[in-house]
Amino acid sequence: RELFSDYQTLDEIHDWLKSLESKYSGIVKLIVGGESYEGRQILGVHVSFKPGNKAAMIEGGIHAREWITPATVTYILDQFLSSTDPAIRAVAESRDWYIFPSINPDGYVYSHTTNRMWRKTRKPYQVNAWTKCYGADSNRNWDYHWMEGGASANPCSDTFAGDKAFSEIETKSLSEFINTIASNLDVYLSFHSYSQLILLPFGHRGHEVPENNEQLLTIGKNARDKLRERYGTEYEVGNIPEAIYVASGGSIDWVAGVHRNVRLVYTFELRDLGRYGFLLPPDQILPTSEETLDAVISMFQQLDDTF
Ligand code: 0X9
Ligand code: ZN
Repeated sequence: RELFSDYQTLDEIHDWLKSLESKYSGIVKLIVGGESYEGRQILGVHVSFKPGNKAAMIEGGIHAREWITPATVTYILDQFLSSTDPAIRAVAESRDWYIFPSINPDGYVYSHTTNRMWRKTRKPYQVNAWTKCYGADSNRNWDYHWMEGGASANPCSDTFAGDKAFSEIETKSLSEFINTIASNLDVYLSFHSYSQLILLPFGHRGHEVPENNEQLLTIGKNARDKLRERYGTEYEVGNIPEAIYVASGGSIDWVAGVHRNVRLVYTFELRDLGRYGFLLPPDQILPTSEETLDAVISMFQQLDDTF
C-alpha cells in the first residue's frame, strides 16, 4: 500500500516511523509515549532539528475508526522532514515535535480486522453476570472535569467515559508522558474526523473557556481561511459545546486545563461533512492532508509572528 494513497495498518505506520530514525538520524528519535491494554506501544517520534526550541505535540487516532487522522498526521510529519517549501521548513525547524499518529492502537487494529466502525479502546468491562462490553471512549477518559457532560457511564455506550478518570492504560500512560514534556510544551493538536471543524477547549458543562480564548478564535479563523484557499473546503471554528456538543474528558481539555502554559490547544475534525463520514475514500487522503497542513502552518506562523 502506498503511504498517502491508501490507509495504513498499525504495523505499516509503526514500520514507517521506525524507518525515519535511520533516514533522518540525529533528527528523529522513536518514542514510546505509552502502552495499550493489549500490550501494544503508543509509538511516536521526537523530531528535533536544533536545541532550544519549544515543543509541540500532535496526536491522531484517539478514535479508532477515524482513519483519515493517522494518515494526515503521518503526512504532516513527512512534510516536516522532507519539504523544501520555505514556509514549511521555517515552522518545522521552529519546534521540537512529539508526533503520535495512532494513540489508540488496539482500537485501530480492531477497526481493521473486525469492526470498521470501532471507536473505543478494547479493555473488557463486565456489565452483569452474562454480558461484557469492550472499551472506553479515550476522548472521555482524561482527568479534567471528567464525567461533566456528554459522556456515558454505560460500558456498552460508544461514549463510555471509563469507570474513573484515566481508567484506560492508553490515556493514563500517554498523560504521564505529556507530563514529562509539559513544561516546554507550547502547542497541542488533536486530530479527529469528521465534521470539518476547528475546536477550542473546553468541552465540559459550564462553558469554561481558556484564558486566551480570543487569541485561539482569531488564530483558528485565520487558519480556517488558509485551509479553504487550497480546495475550497469549508470549516467552522468555535468552542466545543457551541461548535459540536458538550463532551467532557477529552485530551485537549486535560492539556489546556492542567498545563496552562500550553498556548495553542485545538482539536481538528477533518473531512468530510457526512457524505462518506468515517469511510472517507482514500483518494481524499492527500487533499485532506494538504489543506490541513496549510491550516497547521498558518497557526504556527500567527503564534510566532503576532504573539
Ligand atoms: O466526540 C468527540 O470526542 C469528538 N467528536 S468525534 O466525532 N470525532 O467523536 C469531539 C471532541 C471534542 N473535544 C473534547 N471534548 N475535548
Ligand atoms: Zn473522534
